[in-house]
Amino acid sequence: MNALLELHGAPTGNCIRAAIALEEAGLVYTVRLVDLSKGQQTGADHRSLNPAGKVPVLVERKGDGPAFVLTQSNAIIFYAAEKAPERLLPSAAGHRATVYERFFFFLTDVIAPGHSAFFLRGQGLHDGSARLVERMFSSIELAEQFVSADAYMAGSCFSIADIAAYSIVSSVEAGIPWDRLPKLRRWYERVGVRPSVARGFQAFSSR
Ligand SMILES: N[C@@H](CCC(=O)N[C@@H](CS)C(=O)NCC(=O)O)C(=O)O
Repeated sequence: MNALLELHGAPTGNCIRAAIALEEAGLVYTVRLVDLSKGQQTGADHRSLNPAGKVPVLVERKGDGPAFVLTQSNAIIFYAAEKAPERLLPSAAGHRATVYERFFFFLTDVIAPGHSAFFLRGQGLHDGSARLVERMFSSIELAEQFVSADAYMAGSCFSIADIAAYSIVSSVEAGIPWDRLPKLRRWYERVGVRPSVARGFQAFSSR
């Protein structure tokens, strides 16, 4: 029996990353828009899927049995990658480890300080926020080395590392010193024209 996938979310970085992974894995899914401005993420319907009241949430339904639910964007990315062997995550141990290295570099050294800076800014802690933003941009500059010999972040093939990288780089594009980062710029253009990436970006906007 075919599984039906639903991606519940909104046009935010975490949701877009999950949508790009589903698109790149070639999976068919339905988008369920959660209107954050109306607080739908904290309503009873959404909390029955994710008690934390956050998006994205992936729901997989198979027949009459209980639905399988994932409530973390990165778990959704890995689940999509596992469903499409070799497309987003290579099986060879060494290559896979490099994909993990770059994927977690972007999560911990770029996305995490970026999200923390956003949170501090909301608290009025502008100094702390500015320092984290600086840290995020220095890490982005380090990524020039990853794409200096290869087309993608972790080698010659697109992977989940590119999904993590592209989603955050595109959100801070205007602040990146592109003149100093010619290889990163070429990588950014190469990934930006992928139809699956474009569809992932649009997943929550066209509804
Ligand atoms: N660690 C979670 C974070 C989820 C998260 O913070 N989602 C945000 C949108 S990107 C959210 O639901 N915000 C609404 C709220 O907190 O009310 C993940 O990666 O999925």
